[in-house]
Amino acid sequence: MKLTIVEYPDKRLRQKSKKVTSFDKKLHDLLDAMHPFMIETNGIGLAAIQVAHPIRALVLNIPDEDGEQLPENLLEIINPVIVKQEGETVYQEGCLSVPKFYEDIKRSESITINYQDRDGNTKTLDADGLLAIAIQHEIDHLEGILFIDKLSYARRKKFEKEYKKLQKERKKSS
Ligand code: Y12
Ligand code: CO
Repeated sequence: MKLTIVEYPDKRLRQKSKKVTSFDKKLHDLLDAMHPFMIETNGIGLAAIQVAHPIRALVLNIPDEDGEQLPENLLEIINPVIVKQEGETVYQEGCLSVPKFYEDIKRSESITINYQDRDGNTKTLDADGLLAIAIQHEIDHLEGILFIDKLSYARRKKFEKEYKKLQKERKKSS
């Protein structure tokens, strides 16, 4: 399956993704394509809506201490719900759908989610550190929320100006 990234300001990123109800080959084929796509594009998290599939599914692969993204560390999360969140942390986030832009974002430090795996089995996951940040970032995508929405008014204005400039430069060189 060929996937392409949907980039801001594409309106598709603002859709609320639909709950997954069929844990079938179509879902498995999409998940199987999302993981290599995320690795090839240097991502550590990817929501299905970022590759134009508005369903509540996401993949994550947090690099280990050597910076490697091992296949056994792949997490597939379907229909996640945050059931507990504690503390506060700030991390400089980036997003494959908002290329070349990184900003400090405040999120919960630790979370507990309920979710389903690719076969529809119900699971619970306690997460902290980078995993907790990445899960919150990806769950926001399912609601049509981007990390840039969390910037202050002044920072957002600056971003819009810089991003427009960047897009013009990319258009010129393509
Ligand atoms: C912490 C913060 C945010 C997340 C969400 C997942 N974000 C990503 O996976 C971002 C990936 C990304 C990769 C890029 O590509 C390269 O660095 C080569 C990138 O760079 C460009 O756009 C040029 C930007 C973002 C998880 C954890
Ligand atoms: Co993102």
